[in-house]
Amino acid sequence: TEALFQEQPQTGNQYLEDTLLRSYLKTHLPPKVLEEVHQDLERFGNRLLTKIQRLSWECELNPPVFRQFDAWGRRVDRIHTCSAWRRMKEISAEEGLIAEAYEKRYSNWSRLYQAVKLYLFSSSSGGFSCPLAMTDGAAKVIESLGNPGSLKNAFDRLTSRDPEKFWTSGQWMTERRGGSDVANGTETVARKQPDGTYRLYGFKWFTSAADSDMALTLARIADAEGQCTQGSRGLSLFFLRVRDEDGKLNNIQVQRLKDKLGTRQMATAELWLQGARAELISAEGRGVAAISNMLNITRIHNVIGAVASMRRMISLSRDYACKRVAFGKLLKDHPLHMQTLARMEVQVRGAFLLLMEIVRLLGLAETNLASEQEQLLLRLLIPVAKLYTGKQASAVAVEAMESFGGQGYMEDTGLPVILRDALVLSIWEGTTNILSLDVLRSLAKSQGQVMAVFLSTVQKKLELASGTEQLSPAVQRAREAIGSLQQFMAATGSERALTMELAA
Ligand code: MFK
Ligand code: FAD
Repeated sequence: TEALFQEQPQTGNQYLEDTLLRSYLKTHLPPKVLEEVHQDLERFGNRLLTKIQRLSWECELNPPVFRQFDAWGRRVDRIHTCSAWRRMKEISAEEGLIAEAYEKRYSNWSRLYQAVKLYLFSSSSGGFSCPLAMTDGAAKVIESLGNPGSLKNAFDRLTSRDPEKFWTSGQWMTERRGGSDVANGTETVARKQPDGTYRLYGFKWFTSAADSDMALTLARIADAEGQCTQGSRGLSLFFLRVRDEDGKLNNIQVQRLKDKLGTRQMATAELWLQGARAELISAEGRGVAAISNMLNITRIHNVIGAVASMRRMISLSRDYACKRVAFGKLLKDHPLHMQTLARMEVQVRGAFLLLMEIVRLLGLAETNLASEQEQLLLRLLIPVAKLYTGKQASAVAVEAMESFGGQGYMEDTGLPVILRDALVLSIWEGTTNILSLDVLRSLAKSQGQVMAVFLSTVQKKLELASGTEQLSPAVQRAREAIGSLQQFMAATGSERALTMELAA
């Protein structure tokens, strides 16, 4: 009978149900902006619930298929994606998921608003948040290069709201010899052509969203003798179209699609560049510095993905706790179970607020409203947040899976997809230790200033929080931690000394 079936966990409108998100927006956004944004997010939340979530599941069930040859034996290298995946691209344009950040309709709040839409979209995107991350990163690189005329068409398309025009971008950095050590691992060579363009020759080992329209990639420019400068100073940044108007690949061969643990909805390919036509877009030898603008954006998207997957898992766990009975009462009435859920809830709330702080700072920086201190803080917080939330998301996804008992392990509940997809968050876009080194880079480059800014910012926040009776023990512990850091800094002479000590 009906009574024998367990009701499945589900969520409603993810915007309306997210009380922390709503209270954050209410506290921070100017009233006029809040009013417009609230209406749009409520509508978007309904669209996600009633239409987009279903497409997301379709993407999972119909992963991309690679056909190397046509029926007559011709090499075609076609990557077939499902209709739901292609629909995601249209929806991304219609919803302005990239455009919003570049139109700046709400000045410094536009970036935060875009991040909130991406956060809501992420767990229902069927993996499409991956191409969106790189698309945003590519638009940011072009913008930071001063929107050169030759890239106007690309920029307009990356930031378009018109599904017919909208492009997505790839980010081809990793080669077989190095994904972390890009500076020494990159073997791709760029040969200059008489018309000033370049042809690229090499092998890109991981290229996600391989169905994208364009890509940014690194290569070494060969001199007249065919020699290249090694190391970081030999790398330059290039723009290329992946296919021409007829869909023919730009002198690129697809070796195969990666057989991945997760993110299976999205094609990650191994590509041979066999004279791909490309345009040099950075100063020669400044490729890594130029692509860093992309990395910092895609790393923020990684944080969005991490927070979103934790939010989704925990929201489902909470709903399940109201529906599942064990030992004669609902799970929600078992204090031990609720303690487990509460611990996860604390994790996601902290991560969410860190994300909001980062996108708030990014919005200020992009509208020239950020102080020098705020810019330094942003530079520091991006790698910290990426490395921390990437690890957190994996741990929370595993814990949340257990909260559904055996059902959490069943493929057709959709829960294992969230776990699989969360596990990549600490690997791509820089592994945890590589990001730790990036934190040191930011310390060293600012001569320790970022640490001073960080400490004084935390100090101010703690002073504000100390007024709240309930938070006292946590505030006390944080105070002590800050105190001992400050003592250490005093003992070693200065922030600069600390930086040198850490770097050594
Ligand atoms: C849901 C989310 C979806 C996300 C989609 C993802 C799809 C998958 C995409 C990928 O995985 S793409 C590949 C990602 N790859 C990485 O993240 C590479 C990891 N390795 C690093 O990050 C290394 O630290 C790095 C390659 C950057 C080291 O390069 P170098 O050349 O050995 O470093 P160096 O010499 O310290 O830096 C060169 C310049 O870049 C310096 O500028 P200056 O020359 O002006 O001093 C650095 O300051 C600058 N730089 C490096 N990292 C920076 C940066 N600037 C700002 N921010 C940073 N993070
Ligand atoms: P390695 O660099 O060989 O690292 C191996 C281990 O050594 C890691 O644990 C690392 O932390 C550690 N390590 C390396 N150097 C140091 C050091 N100096 N100190 C301490 N530890 C160190 N790349 C792209 O360019 N574009 C893409 O679209 C893309 N898509 C991807 C999709 C998926 C699903 C995956 C899994 C990866 C993708 N990547 C992509 C590649 C990804 O960015 C790299 O795998 C990642 O940066 C690590 O590089 P690697 O695999 O060469 O590992």
